[in-house]
Amino acid sequence: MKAIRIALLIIVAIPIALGRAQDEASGVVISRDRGPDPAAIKLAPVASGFTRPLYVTHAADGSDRIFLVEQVGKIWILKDGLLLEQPFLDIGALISPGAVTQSFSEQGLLGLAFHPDFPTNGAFFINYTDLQGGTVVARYRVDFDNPERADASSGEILFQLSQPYANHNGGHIEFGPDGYLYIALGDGGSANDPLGAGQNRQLLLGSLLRIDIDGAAPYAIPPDNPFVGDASARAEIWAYGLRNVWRFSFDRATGDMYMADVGQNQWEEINFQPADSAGGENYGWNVWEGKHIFAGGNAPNHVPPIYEYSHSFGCSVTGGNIYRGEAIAELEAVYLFGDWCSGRIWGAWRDHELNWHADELMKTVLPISSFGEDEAGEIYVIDYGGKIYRFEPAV
Ligand SMILES: [Ca+2]
Repeated sequence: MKAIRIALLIIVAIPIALGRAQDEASGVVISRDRGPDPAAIKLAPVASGFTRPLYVTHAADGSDRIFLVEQVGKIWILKDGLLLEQPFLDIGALISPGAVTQSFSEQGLLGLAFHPDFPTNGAFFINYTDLQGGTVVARYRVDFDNPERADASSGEILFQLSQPYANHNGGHIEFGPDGYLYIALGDGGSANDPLGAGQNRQLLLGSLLRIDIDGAAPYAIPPDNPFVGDASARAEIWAYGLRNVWRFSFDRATGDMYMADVGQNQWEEINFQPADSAGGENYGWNVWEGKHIFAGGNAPNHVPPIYEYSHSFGCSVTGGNIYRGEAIAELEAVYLFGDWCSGRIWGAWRDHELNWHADELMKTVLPISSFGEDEAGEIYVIDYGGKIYRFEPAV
């Protein structure tokens, strides 16, 4: 993180010319005069032929490799623009069969995150639904004799939770700048949150968890988690009031977190959590759907989304990343996200008073299953139909 900040300090002179302003303390660009110009960007195809791709990420190991997650249980490596012949990992035998047999499913291999010390310890983590449909987070290690393959026998389950319904499994996992692993769990599924999981802090469902995978086996609770010592809540919970987070991400320059929570029938939302948050945010579900009362009732400490859109513009939000790459100056400090149904892609940005805005950047015809970042901070769009695209300058 420190190295990134120093690199950004060097280029602060350029953002000022382009109408962006940097945070005084860190030198990082956080606000803009205006939204990004849609005519300045395009999506360029990167790779194709995947089966239900759901995510791309990188190992932060200096290899520039892109790791691509297929819902059907495989992880592939794109290296120097080429797809390696053998998958990095194949856990097809461990996942819910519906992820393969049904025309659409929210089960299967859903998340991948590399340990911050992956270059030295070779550890990475996956989130999948198992043969019974329950959520599993497991630790694997790379094959030390072949860095392009995982050791398939190294799997070690750290976390398991049965799921009452097949949908709303969340599934995204990511390490925060604090080195802890964050795990998104949906409200358990069906519709309308029948378990009341969003507001029930004694249930892990409907929450974002934060665990320390290095502190103990299988994991430790970070001592500063917001509900440590609170008998009315589970200590793993970092934030709650969530319906089905489908992708969250940390701004690699600031540590702020962006989280997309899929709505019920009317409102899709983007939530923002500043890097200095102490946790405990209540994102409202199912008392609220977006900024609108849903079931009603009491939602203490409700944090409304920074942006919402109605189902006139889509039906299921797909969260992305804030752009910190170098290829497209026009996108700096823009949070890119999209919609699974409408194929629309938006860019959210802050003005100099730190008010949020979002502009539609393009309307694709893609079922957008995810966004993802490579090691250089360039951002990819995942087409569930099998293709991977990358944002590039239009000219
Ligand atoms: Ca909410």
